[in-house]
Amino acid sequence: MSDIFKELAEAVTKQDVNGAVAKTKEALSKGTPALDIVQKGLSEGMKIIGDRFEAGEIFLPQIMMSAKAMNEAMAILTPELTKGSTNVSAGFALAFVQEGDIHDIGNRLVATMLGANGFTVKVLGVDVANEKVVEEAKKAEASKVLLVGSALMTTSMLGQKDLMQLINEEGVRSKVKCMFGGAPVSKEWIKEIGADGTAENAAEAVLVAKQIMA
Ligand code: HCB
Repeated sequence: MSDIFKELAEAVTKQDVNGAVAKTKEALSKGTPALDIVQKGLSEGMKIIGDRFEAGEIFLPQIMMSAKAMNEAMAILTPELTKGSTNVSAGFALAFVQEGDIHDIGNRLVATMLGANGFTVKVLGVDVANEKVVEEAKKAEASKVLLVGSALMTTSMLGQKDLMQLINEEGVRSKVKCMFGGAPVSKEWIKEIGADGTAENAAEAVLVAKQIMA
């Protein structure tokens, strides 16, 4: 990891909100692409924080402060990520975090990147019931709707399977394409539940979204 990415990750792991903001500004001023700052720097810090939490080395208040550091840096980066957005419409997308789950940093980032790449994105937020997703997909005027669902916990991930079932039962399967992601989501899971795709990060999500909506 190059020095600036290491420093960005460190600012997140040390819950250094001001440092994350300062390092983000510094990286931008040096011409570092905004997406690299997120993916190679800040997100790496969040992964380390997750591992430390799992190992019992840190507790929830620390994760919350790390998330704050990441969010404040993201506020600076979002306009950069959307600079030069294409006007060519790539389709309509509904972004949401699965019911019972409030982890929204990754979903917001994916939604931002899709928006920057021509998708019209309606953000439904966190803890979204499957019924709400299906209702929104039904009422969308677009002929095809991309569902961009995130689940960060193994428990909430199970809701994606129920969502696929509801989509089939409600007769909207032909109208929707389903791209689900989040740390526990794997290609095997996507195949098992009959969804259309997944992605490990926001840049890959744009490619997958374009592929499955083509
Ligand atoms: Co939270 N948490 N957390 N957490 N949390 C995780 C997710 C654990 C893995 C940590 C651990 O134990 N190792 C764990 C889940 C374990 C499990 O089920 N397997 C966990 C837990 C247990 C909990 C609580 C239950 C803790 C408690 O209360 N005891 C609680 C749950 C609350 C709830 O949701 N009901 C909780 C709370 C929190 C917060 C509030 C403190 C905070 C969230 C703040 C927020 O999002 N507004 C938080 C955080 C920050 C994390 C970790 C540390 C980081 C998540 C994150 O933001 N990553 C996370 C550890 C980890 O994930 N390894 C930990 C950075 C983003 C950029 O990455 O993976 O979300 P991402 O998104 C990527 C990628 O997945 C992909 O692209 C994104 C961008 O590159 N992607 C998609 C995402 N969605 C996609 C959709 C697509 O269609 C395509 C691609």
